[in-house]
Amino acid sequence: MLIKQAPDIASSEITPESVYRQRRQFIKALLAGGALMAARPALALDRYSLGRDEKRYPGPGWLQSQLRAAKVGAPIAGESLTPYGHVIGHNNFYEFGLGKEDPKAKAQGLNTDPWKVEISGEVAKPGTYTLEDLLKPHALEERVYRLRCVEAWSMVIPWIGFSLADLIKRFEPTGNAKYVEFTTLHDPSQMPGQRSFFSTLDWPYVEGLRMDEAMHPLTILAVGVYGDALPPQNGAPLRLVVPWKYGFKSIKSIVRIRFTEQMPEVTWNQTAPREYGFYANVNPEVDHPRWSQATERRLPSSLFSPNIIDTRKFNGYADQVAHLYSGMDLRKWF
Ligand SMILES: Nc1nc2c(c(=O)[nH]1)N[C@H]1C(S)=C(S)[C@@H](COP(=O)(O)O)O[C@H]1N2
Ligand SMILES: [Mo]
Repeated sequence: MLIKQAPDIASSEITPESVYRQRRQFIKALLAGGALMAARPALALDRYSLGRDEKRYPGPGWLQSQLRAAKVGAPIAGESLTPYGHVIGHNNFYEFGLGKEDPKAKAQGLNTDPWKVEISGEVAKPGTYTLEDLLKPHALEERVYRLRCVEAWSMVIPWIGFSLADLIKRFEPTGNAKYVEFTTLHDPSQMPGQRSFFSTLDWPYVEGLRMDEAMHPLTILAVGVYGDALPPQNGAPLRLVVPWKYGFKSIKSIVRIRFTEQMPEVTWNQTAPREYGFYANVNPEVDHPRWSQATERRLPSSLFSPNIIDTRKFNGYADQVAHLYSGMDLRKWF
């Protein structure tokens, strides 16, 4: 309904100025509150249209405003995102079984809040922190990265996280800190793969980076994906993402970050040293002893539409990271 008002009477004359101001404040607050409530329980940024049947992962209350405030990431030119269903439904997380569908089926009960992370080793400020405290000083941002599994399949994933370098600086590594070691939760009561009699891995899962790799701006700790919190199957509540290395370096559900002088003993390298190196940089020129690394299946991929693409050196990030390995024989240090 249109209400006409005499043009010579300002609204401030009809309504006392203070009341009018208060009313505007009130309406503003109402609108802001309304906008928050209108956002459904899930958080995925509006630009993602996710399958209606897909479960969403809003994460703990304390994390939601941080996720919502995450700066939107630049897309990768010429590459489209791997559909949400594949990102959260085709996983490697041996703590929950060896099959690609096991993690989604078996990890939903993982307790991820509260969560503690120990910072130890060669640092001036060691300690154990709740994840909430650990994250407090860090603004989150979205990073769209390729993920190339050593098994020769790949995805393009919109992570939400923050620079590992920013976290490392806070704890002041000593001059002896040459490597960073990461450890996954060890809890057979929650992780059926860790109590399996046939398990091939020594638990807990451990990974590591050289200090300059850990400090590289592409290296992040992720707490979210596709606008929501990380699902358990993707390594909730905190996982590493190193986009130029094979996926197994991107360790999930981290409970300890330790700074060391010696190269850490890492799970896959210890398990099969001829097949998996410490560096594990994506490299189409160095084949796995049992298969070629020259190409990869970009998911979604099927028998009739395999979607095979060429694998790129350092997973397409050579411009940014090749200098870290200058002078190194990448056949020896695979
Ligand atoms: N703790 C732990 N971290 C892990 C793994 C694992 O089995 N356990 N699998 C790795 C492998 S082989 C890959 S390819 C990626 C897969 O990450 P995604 O399931 O989020 O795509 O996680 C890596 N991190
Ligand atoms: Mo992998």
